[in-house]
Amino acid sequence: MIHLELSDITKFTGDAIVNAANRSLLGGGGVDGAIHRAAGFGLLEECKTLGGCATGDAKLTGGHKLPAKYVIHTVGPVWQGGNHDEAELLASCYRRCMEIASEHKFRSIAFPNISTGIYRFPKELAAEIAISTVKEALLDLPAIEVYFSCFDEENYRIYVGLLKDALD
Ligand code: AR6
Repeated sequence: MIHLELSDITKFTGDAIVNAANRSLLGGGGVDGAIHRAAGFGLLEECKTLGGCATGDAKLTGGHKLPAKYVIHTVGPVWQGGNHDEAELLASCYRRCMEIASEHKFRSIAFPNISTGIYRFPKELAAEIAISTVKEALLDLPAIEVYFSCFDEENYRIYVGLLKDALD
């Protein structure tokens, strides 16, 4: 089932939150910075062992001091005008996170609006990709609760519009 929240993802209390990271996985600004601040130094120590992450892929760590049990770090594409596989790479982020959630039998997962901040992906298109990719993954994983955690009101309003028929 899909849920929508206007919320700070670092407060999510379920199984996993998704981090919109960069390829180094060693922290940054935006939601990545907020997650590392809330999780504490142990998260950075664990991330150092992962050897980075390709754009469109995802890697799992513990949640450390976060209320969520795990963090799935994914690397969204930087928007470069739309002709550099940005849409497919963003879909791949959501797909890989859902695959990891499935492999580990997570019952809940919260996504931020990957790539729509510092990486400048257009918000409306990003939301369409996020929702369609998650809906497709949910066909095989009906038991998992998916939360779209929007932080800015613009993203939240876009999701409300796109999800009006799908929300519980
Ligand atoms: N909870 C939920 N969403 C948040 C939070 C929060 N606490 N804080 C920000 N957002 P961004 P990107 C939203 O820039 O575009 C980092 O430096 C924000 O409103 O965090 O994928 C990484 O290290 C926006 O909608 O990620 C990379 O270098 C969304 O999170 C780069 O930024 C994504 O914005 C990744 O850029």
